Amino acid sequence: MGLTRRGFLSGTGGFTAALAMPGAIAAEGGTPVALVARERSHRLPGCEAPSALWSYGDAWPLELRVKRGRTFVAGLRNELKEHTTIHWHGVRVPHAMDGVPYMTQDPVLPGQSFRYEFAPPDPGTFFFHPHCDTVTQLGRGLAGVLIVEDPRVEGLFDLDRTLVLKDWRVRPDGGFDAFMTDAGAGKAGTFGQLRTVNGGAAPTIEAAPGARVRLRLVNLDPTRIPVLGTRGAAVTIIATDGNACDPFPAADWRLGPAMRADLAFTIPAKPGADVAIEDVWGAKPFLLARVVASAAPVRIAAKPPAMRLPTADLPNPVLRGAERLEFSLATGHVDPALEAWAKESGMSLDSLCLSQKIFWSINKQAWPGMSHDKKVAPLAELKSGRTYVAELFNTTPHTHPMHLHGHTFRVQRASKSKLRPHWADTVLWRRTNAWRSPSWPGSPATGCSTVTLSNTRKPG
Ligand SMILES: [Cu+2]
Repeated sequence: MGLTRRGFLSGTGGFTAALAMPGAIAAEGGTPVALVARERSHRLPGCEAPSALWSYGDAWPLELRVKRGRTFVAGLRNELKEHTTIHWHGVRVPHAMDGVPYMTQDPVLPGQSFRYEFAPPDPGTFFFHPHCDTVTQLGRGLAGVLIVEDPRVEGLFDLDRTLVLKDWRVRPDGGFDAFMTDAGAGKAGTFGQLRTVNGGAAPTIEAAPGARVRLRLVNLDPTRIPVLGTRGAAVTIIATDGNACDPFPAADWRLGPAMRADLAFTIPAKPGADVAIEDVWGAKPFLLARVVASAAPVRIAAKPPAMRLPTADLPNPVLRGAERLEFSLATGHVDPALEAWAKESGMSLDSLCLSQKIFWSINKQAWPGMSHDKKVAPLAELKSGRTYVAELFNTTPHTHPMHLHGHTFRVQRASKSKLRPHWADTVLWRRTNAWRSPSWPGSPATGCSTVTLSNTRKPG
């Protein structure tokens, strides 16, 4: 499907909600937003020279704001030297818009365009990223935030900001290091050397005393799992992976790769009051953002509305009689056939959307290279509209995220930790404490999270 440049119209400047991220693009009324994937230089904090980022637009991070249920059109143009696609993470899009190369669409080749068009059914905080050579493309920054606005909550918050968390595999000279090492990929991941929030140092955001603040945390890092800590106000989580929930304290929430958490709090009504959001996982807390009360007059609200979002409009799973599924995660191996083929052909499989190595398997099955000509049998076939209960066993010493495309599921409980039931599209497959247990799966020594799945993909 081709798109001409004339068909593109960037929405820059059309956005009027002044309290959102500066530079956010409003994508309204079916007017296509141009997403031109190419190299752009951007100076990361502490680097002597700009880095060659890959991005969809001049701003990093790029934020698109769309309205729930309204048709949204994005014209992707690939000006990279390799294949790409866009996956709309967490959005219940029709299958053909899901962006998985060889499965839902052909990869978008260099010089080609692809038109993504869908009406996002759920409000919330989402993001989009390539589903080709993802480690490199995302590693270089190719991703964007998609905010699906809910007209019902207009005016509920005085300030609505997005915080994109991402580490970079960057050297002080601005050059990138290999985005994935075998040692990292087979274990807890390949960590970046530079941590950023919105591509820079942790921001200090000014707000009026007494202001009601919404912060949308997006973990764009494929590896790091921050544990939230808060200071200076009662900070609650009002949405998990974009889906509204009963507010609960944000402290100790683990924000795994690709996960989102919407935070809400009221700034104390005292000029200079200071609220901090931190990652308290390490020995020393890492600041993610500070919100400081300005010298502006105290906001006067006779009876401020409760900072909660309308209940998520998702089909509730029906547990009675639901079929039970088991998925067991194990470390994998390199497929010798694929390795031999790659060696013979002298090609980089990564650049063709075909990952070369196998580091993980589910139910002892791996998908070598996620190749289109090597499709494996499905692990399970789920019928539309039915509830399934999936138990996820992790036989490895590493916590690993699991994401389901195009669906929202309910996380029920975990065997090794206290877990609050919540809606999600990404869940952490907790590592075990005694992972060498020979009796997996199902051994009590094996970490396990229970997830209810119900088919929530909107037909399209
Ligand atoms: Cu994703």
